[in-house]
Amino acid sequence: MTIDDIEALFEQPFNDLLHRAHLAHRAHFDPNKVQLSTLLSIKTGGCPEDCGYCPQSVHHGSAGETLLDLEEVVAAARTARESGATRFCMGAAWRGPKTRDLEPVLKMVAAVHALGLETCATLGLLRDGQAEQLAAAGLDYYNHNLDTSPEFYGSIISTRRYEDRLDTLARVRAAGLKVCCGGIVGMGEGRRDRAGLIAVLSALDPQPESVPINMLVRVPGTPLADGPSLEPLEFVRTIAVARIALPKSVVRLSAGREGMDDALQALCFFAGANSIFYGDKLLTTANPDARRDQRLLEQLGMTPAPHEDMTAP
Ligand code: SAM
Ligand code: DTB
Ligand code: SF4
Repeated sequence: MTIDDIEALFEQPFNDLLHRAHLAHRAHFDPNKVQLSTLLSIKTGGCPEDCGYCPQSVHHGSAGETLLDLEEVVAAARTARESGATRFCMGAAWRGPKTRDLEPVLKMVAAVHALGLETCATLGLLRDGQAEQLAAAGLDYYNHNLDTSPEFYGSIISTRRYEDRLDTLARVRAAGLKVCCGGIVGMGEGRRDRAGLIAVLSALDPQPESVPINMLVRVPGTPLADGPSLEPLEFVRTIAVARIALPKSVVRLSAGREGMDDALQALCFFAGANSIFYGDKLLTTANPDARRDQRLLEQLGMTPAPHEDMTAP
């Protein structure tokens, strides 16, 4: 689909767009299933990159903590599994892992894999051989977001290029890992930029297995803290367009749910979202607690399922 095709989807009347997205959703997925991923920040803060949205950048005053111990990570993964998560995603505030950083992370990946959880990591840009090492340790998914359109990107991040991100995504794919790649909306971008992000995602071949759509979490002290907020219905449109353009991807209703009521989240599920971050924390900011999410899913008649069991009956 071209960017113009994708922008035209955004322009449709809301009910037409949602109807089309929901049909696309049902063609490929059981609409009553939802995949649950739990996040853990294994290395928080002090990141040298200058991503304007991120509370973990040194440019916005964040101090760095040390890497968590293996035992702490395994304990958190066990708790996530007991609460019903099927995937455990480990995030690090790095530009990318140095050689000495990767060794302990490989041990974490192997230990979480041994618990029977799907494993995901988001460690920044990868260099030669690192994706292969992660795959050999038992990593299933690598998360690396494009964040926004190529055109808007430069007004949010100056320390790494769009092409650097595409290069890491290619390395991840070449190593046989599954790709988790999406972006953030509500950063002051226009509709054309939201369409541009989805156009690049949909042109990845193969398309990413997982597509997180984050609503910007406005963290005080970050450059984007005080910008205008995105209309909630425009967020629903973004989910719907992602569903149509990425029909076989699991689309995750990601950061920003803490600020959304049940009705808005239900509309996102109808529009084609079929995954959430599950657990009371994202990386550094709040997420709805597990009990609230369990109640919401129960009210909607949605049941948790692992990624491979989500396909249409
Ligand atoms: N440092 C690594 C990187 O950037 O690739 C991995 C961790 S980074 C925090 C992972 C993703 O979190 C970013 O790509 C961004 O899409 C998302 N993110 C960070 N801060 C956010 C915020 N305030 N609101 C929404 N999403 C955010
Ligand atoms: C993604 O797309 N969103 C997650 C995960 N991938 C790593 C991170 C959201 C972070 C929100 C801000 C925070 O908690 O620090
Ligand atoms: Fe660093 Fe990732 Fe935050 Fe950018 S998004 S500042 S790379 S932790």
